[in-house]
Amino acid sequence: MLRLVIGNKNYSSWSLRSWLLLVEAGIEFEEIRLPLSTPEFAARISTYSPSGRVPVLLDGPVTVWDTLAITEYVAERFDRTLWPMDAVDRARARSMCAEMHSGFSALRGQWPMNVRASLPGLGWNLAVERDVDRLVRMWREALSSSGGPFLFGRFGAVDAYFAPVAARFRTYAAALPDDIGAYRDAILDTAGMRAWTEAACQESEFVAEDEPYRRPPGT
Ligand SMILES: N[C@@H](CCC(=O)N[C@@H](CS)C(=O)NCC(=O)O)C(=O)O
Repeated sequence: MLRLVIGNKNYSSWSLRSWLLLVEAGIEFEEIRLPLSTPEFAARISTYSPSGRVPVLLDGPVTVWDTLAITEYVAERFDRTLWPMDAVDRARARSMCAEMHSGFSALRGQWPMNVRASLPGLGWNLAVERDVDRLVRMWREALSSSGGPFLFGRFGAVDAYFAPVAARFRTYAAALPDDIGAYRDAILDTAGMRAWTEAACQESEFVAEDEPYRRPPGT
């Protein structure tokens, strides 16, 4: 069976992308959770991941690390419909994933993923506003051409890629136009995302690097 090594569900945005992709595609896998910034992570990660990072997908003797590579492997081996069937749409979806992979640094830096927290308004600045505006424009273009509810109609790789952004929009209570709020909610309401959120809320680890706005409990 496939195995997916992930970090904390509360904090690990890259892990969420691969996990949600597999769950929403109905592909069975065993989950191995290594809490970030712990001695356990440091001791065990090198047995799974050559990059020392999560997520990493293990398929028998095959190791696939880095989210984009995992996304491509899963689509190629198990479900090609995770990318749009139309070549032009596929190119657009891939461009969006690539832009997410390498961009939106203000949003990622100011708004670390923190699924269980509610931190309305914190971290907002002009650079975050620019990133949000870009997301709104990009999402709107895809949604208006597909008719939704997901960017290219049905749930796909590109929606898994934006799931951590949807989670951040909820945590930091980003004010969004109605159509974009509906897309955020479509992601948050998937069975996979609900299960991930529930599990994140059960976690008790506090990772200081991902918590610029709160003190560790009890301090
Ligand atoms: N480009 C990588 C980024 C992966 C990444 O940064 N993962 C973080 C957790 S979200 C990690 O493993 N951090 C642990 C560390 O760097 O020690 C990907 O797309 O998978």
